[in-house]
Amino acid sequence: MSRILLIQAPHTLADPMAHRTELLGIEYLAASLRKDAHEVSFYDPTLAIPICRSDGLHYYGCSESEIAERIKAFAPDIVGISCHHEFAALNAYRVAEIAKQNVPNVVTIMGGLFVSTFIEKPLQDCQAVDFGMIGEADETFPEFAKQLSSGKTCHAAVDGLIWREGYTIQHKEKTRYIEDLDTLPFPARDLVDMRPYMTGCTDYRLCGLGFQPALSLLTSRSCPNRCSFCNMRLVHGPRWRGRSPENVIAELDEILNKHHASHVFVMDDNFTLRIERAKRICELIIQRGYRFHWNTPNGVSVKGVDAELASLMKRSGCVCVSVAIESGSEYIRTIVMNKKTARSEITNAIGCFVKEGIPVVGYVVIGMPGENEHHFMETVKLLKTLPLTSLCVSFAVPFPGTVLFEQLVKDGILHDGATVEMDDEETPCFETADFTKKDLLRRRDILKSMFPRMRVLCEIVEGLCTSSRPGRSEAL
Ligand code: B12
Ligand code: SF4
Repeated sequence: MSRILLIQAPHTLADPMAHRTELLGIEYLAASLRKDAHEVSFYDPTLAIPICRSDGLHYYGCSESEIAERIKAFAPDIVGISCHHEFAALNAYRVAEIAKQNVPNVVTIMGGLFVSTFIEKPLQDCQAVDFGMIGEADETFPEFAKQLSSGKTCHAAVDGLIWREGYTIQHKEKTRYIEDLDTLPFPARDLVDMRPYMTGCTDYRLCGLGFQPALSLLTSRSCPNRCSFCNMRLVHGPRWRGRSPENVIAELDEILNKHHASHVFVMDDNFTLRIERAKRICELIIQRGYRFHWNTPNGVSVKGVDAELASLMKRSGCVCVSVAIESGSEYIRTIVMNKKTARSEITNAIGCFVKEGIPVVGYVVIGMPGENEHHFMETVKLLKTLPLTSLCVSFAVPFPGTVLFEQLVKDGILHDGATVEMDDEETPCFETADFTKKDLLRRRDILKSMFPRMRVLCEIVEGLCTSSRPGRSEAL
């Protein structure tokens, strides 16, 4: 069996205090690899205190010598590097080079959203990267590791593998996604010190949500929708898959009782896709008498949300819900963004949550191609009618692999090989026919000014106080 070191690629962000949560992807991989008796270690250099560079950006990572020491100390057979973002790619390559320089015969493999988007690019860019892997790798990384340790290599048999053959780079299309998520072991949270993650969520601290130790939970993967700006399906495939409520509860037991979290971030892309399943999860939490708070930072789909679900969410400890409104303009939302939600569904869902006293954070995207002043004013008008606690305004980001990206290339606004060099949430990535970057910044400020910060804090803290299950985490 192999010694496998998993490393999160260092990265650079504008934000000096970026929101840190546990790295579920790496923890899932570690758990599956361990199940096959590999010796697994996990190293996250991004936990170091960020260093402000001369260009004003912040480097989340540690020195190369420290990375080299950690790699040498574990002496791995395989180094697996996780990289989700273009702006982390050069650092990921550097980790591969350091591994090669310090451990003879080590095999390096890269995975994550970046690899799933650009497929052969990491191997083209960097000789030190031996392999890449497309998509969710809970089953395929162990298959690959098994091949390596048995010495029998048939790369084409591993779904989603990218490899070198002589001077060419080959890859096997990703076709298989995990059918039954209940078969996966729970994330290997015991492998690392969880404390920096549990307390490292600055955004949520500011919103009053993360004063308690927080961990993350994924009850489902992927989403069947095809919003034009979203690329998450490149990792998790086209089909939504939900874990059984009982399996979710078994993991919650561990999160609350073994790891002593008292807040849980439900990180699903679409927690509410199957309303009855979401209700059942809440019912089981209530029945078991857990004491903790939870929220949905990624946003829930408004489709099908009803008073019963909102009530169950509240009673099971939900203290904040994020809702993807995206735009007040029907045209921008349903045609340009391809988001199949009606205005009535948005207002109904938000109404249900607010009636239960759950603070709602609205998500809005501005700066999509085709959006003009009229559409923007429709968003302003809609927001005026909504009882939101807070609003999160993002500029449209053309992530490669999205319809938005393709559209901008077609319109000549981006070139084919364009990448998102920086995602600082403060700077629009592109101008449109109707809005310059300055126009967009001004409109972002207009929207934000509609939800004063003090009110936001008061309402969220009030939500925490009225939540039915405050206090220490414990199953009764
Ligand atoms: C939780 C989360 C975070 C967390 C943790 C991030 C992390 N590195 O895990 C925090 C809050 C820190 C975060 C921050 C950011 N995030 Co984020 N995040 C997510 C989210 C919601 C879920 C990730 C997750 O846990 N997935 C579940 C696990 C099981 O999947 P996974 O992590 O992809 O891992 C699997 C595979 O990728 C693969 N894999 C992963 N690593 C490796 C390594 C090897 C060797 C192999 C073989 C395979 C492999 O196997 C894993 C198991 O199946 C995703 C949305 C999504 N659905 O993916 C967005 C997402 C990845 N984030 C996004 C963004 C934009 C950001 C930020 C840039 C936001 C910002 N402006 O600050 C920062 C960047 C910081 C950083 N470098 O991570 C975008 C990325 C878009 C893009 N680049 O194309 C996404 C897709 C959300 C979105 N639609 O906008 N994020
Ligand atoms: S609903 Fe959310 S997760 Fe699903 S495609 Fe749209 S943005 Fe992505």
